[in-house]
This record gives sequence, C-alpha cells and structure tokens, in this order.
Amino acid sequence: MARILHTGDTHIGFRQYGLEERREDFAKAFLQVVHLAIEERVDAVIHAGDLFEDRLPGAEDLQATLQGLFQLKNAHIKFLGIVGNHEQRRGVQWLDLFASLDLAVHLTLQPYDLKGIPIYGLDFAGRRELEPPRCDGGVLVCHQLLDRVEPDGELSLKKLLNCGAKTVLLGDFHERQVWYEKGVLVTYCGSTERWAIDEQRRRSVNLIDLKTNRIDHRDLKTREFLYIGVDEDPIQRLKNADVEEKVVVIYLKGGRVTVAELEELGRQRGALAVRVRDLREGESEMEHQPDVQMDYGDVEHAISEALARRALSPLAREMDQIIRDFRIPDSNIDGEVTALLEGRR
Ligand SMILES: [Mn+2]
Repeated sequence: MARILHTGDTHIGFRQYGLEERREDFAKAFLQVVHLAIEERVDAVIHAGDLFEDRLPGAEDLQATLQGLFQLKNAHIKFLGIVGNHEQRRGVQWLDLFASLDLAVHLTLQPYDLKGIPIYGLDFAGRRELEPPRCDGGVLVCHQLLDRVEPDGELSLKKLLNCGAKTVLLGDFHERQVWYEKGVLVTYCGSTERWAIDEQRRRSVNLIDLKTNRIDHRDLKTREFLYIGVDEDPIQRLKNADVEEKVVVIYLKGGRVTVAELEELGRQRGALAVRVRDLREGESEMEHQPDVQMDYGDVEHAISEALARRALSPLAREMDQIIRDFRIPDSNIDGEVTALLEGRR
C-alpha cells in the first residue's frame, strides 16, 4: 500500500477581505490537513502547489507552515510538493528551503520513489499550451489548468491520459474534480479554504491508494460561509439566520436595499464579513456596477493570469511583482527594481 493525502491551493498568507481572522483561517486549514494526514496514517502528503498566497509569506505564516511540516516529519510522513503560480520565486523556492531542512521534497521530472512508485512533479509552467512529460507507470503532480475546467486551459486531458502516468494529481483549479478514464485517475483536490466567494462547495482533501488508484476524500472544517441567493430577502435572512462569525455572501438581483445597509446590518448581527455581489441592472453606484463582479483580489488575479499567458522572462515577471506589490511603497520601486537587475535582491 502507498496511501497518500493529496492537497493543494492552501494559499497560506492570504489576508482575505483585509481580515486578520481570514489570514489565520488559511494557516489553520493547512494544520488541519496535517492532522488529518497523521490521523489517516498516510505515507505522504502530496501538495500540488500554491502552498502560499504569494512569494513573500509573513513570519506568522512561515511559523504555522514549519509547525505543520515538523509535525509531519515527526510522524514519518513525507511532504512532497511542487511550486504553484502564486508563490513562484526567481531564485530559491520556499519548497527548496524546506527541502534543505529535510522537511520536504521538491518533486521534479527525476522521479522520487515512494514505496516503489515513481512520483514526478512539474512546477507551474505558465499559461501557454503545455505538452505533458512522460511519466511511465507513475504519478504526475502539476499545477495547471486543464481544458476540461477552462476552455483555454493549457493542458489537454486527452494528452494527459496518454503521458504514461497512472495517477495525475493536480492543483490550480479550486474545485475538487475527479476523472477516471482508461485506468488513469486524474484529479484536482480543490482549495482548503474558500479563496473566492464562488467557491461554495465544502472544502476537502483527497486520500488515494496509489497501488489501486482507489480514491476517497475527507471534508475539512473551515470558516462558515452563509450564502443568500437572489430569490431570498437578504434583510430577513440577515435578521433571522445565525451569522455570528460567518462570512455572509449576498447575491442581489432586485430590491432597493443598498450594499452599505446590508454590510451594516451584517456587522450588527456579528458577521465576520459581508460580501455583496450586486447583479442589479440600471444601478449607477460606481463601486457596484451591474455585471462587473470584481473584487480587488479578482483584479490582481486577472492581471497575474493575463501576464502568465505571455512569454515573459522570470526577471520581467519578478519586476512586475515588485511594481504591483502593495507592501512596497511607490517611492521604493526604483530602488527595488535596480537591486533586482543588479542581482542584489
Ligand atoms: Mn490556487
């Protein structure tokens, strides 16, 4: 038996809605996964990328991550991972740092042997069409979008099924998906906390026996979200439902209520946050234009995705990250970019 826990898209360090509580939630989800792995006595945790929200996690987040990795090590459970698009750095990857401390293995195309099964890994390789590598008789771990989940996904499921791998463990798409064709198992594990409000389904991790490809999953206990649909009265729901400490997501299609009123009512009732998707037409409030359903995070994400589709050099990509990093004040950008070009960064 070679039983593994497949997880990914943990996004530790994401301070969602600007809330410290949400930042902690993402780290807690990782620790929950670690505890589950220990409870299930798996041989390895396989992480399919995006362990971190970005390439500069804070000390609190590194502390939680290291805590989890040490717990796995003490339980003799291997942590095998690849690098996702969110955390990718130009030089040393965080995963390489953990590997140098003997806390992780950075999977590559030189297979790692897990109880006789070769495990291949491919770091995020951009948003251009991708030819899957040969992985005969083994497991391939990668962080990419399949054409089955995005029409212009860079990896074709058909080609993937013919690359020789018996099992393909994916990250990047945040909803759990399972395909089983021609004896090959292909699966996305999904994110471990709701990274975008449309990630409504319960978060979970995969448990897989690599010898038989038998797959199972375990649900995670994450921050509760209360969804209020377009055909419900949001005021009544906010008044009557238990919203304490929850993230309330409201979809609005009619009515005269303002977003500010809903946010205020939610706050009074003890909600952690209220997010409103205003789908009403004809309203002219600047920040809630009809059919423009974007959060600040969505815009950042959209820019990153668009850039990933271009053939930029790693250096150009890092320069872009410096410019868009809100923690680097505008007056320091010159210095930071110069330092980068001179190799001092
Ligand atoms: Mn992700």
